[in-house]
Amino acid sequence: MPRTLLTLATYNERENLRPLVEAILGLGIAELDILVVDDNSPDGTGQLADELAASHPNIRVLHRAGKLGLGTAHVAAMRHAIAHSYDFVATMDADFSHHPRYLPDILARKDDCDLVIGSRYVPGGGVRNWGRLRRLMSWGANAYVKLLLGLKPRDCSGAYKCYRVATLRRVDLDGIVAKGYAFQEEITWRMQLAGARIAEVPIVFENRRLGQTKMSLREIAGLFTTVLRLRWRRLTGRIHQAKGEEQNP
Ligand SMILES: Nc1nc2c(ncn2[C@@H]2O[C@H](COP(=O)(O)OP(=O)(O)OP(=O)(O)O)[C@@H](O)[C@H]2O)c(=O)[nH]1
Ligand SMILES: [Mg+2]
Repeated sequence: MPRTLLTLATYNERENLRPLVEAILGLGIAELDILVVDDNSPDGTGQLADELAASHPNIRVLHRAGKLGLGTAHVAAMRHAIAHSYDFVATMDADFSHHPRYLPDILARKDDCDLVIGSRYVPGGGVRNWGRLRRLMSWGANAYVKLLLGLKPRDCSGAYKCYRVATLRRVDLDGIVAKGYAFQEEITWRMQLAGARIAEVPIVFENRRLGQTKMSLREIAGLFTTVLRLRWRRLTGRIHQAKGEEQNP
């Protein structure tokens, strides 16, 4: 039976982590381990994760020294999945914006795909409690990466995903440019270049109710510059199409 590593990157998610982990475990999904990647959260999320790991055999915790960025947290989880021979690695935000109720639908598609995206922008998906500015920013980010990088999925910026580890092995994780939120667009693009079969499953994204956002102007600027750098590297031949693309033109 294939094994899946579900990653929760956390920075100050103390109020959300326990109910989230309990909701995930309550789904009773077989062969699912949870990896919490905590960046030494000042609110003690890391200690709470250790307590949860002590009472549940299928929870692991990766402690990092400080806030190193969401992108590098997901890369660390991918390396862990590769090193420990998982078949799939899934990621979701740890603030209930990505509700666990969609996890079974996402995992149900993994066997015939290399990347499953929990998508706000396919029929049945959406966002709840977002203001106009946030909607516009998300729309603009997607339009920008589609234009510059030729990304095909409708939702390229979300972090609710499930990756096939065998396909990730063909992706140059060492060469990933984005440290922060732009990682989502970059990894989706690199999976597309690797010839990944990509499916989108509808999710409704809800605003967090507890804790503070880590989204910042710096993250937005990071997307802008990362995409330009990736485009340049591709144009100058420094990022190649992986073998998979030749098989699935
Ligand atoms: N380990 C780690 N996790 C992070 C870092 N930055 C953000 N996160 C986590 O990544 C997820 C997404 O961050 P959020 O602050 O919710 O960002 P957002 O969903 O764009 O913004 P909200 O509207 O507040 O939900 C959450 O689980 C955060 O705790 C980081 O530098 N390191
Ligand atoms: Mg969030």
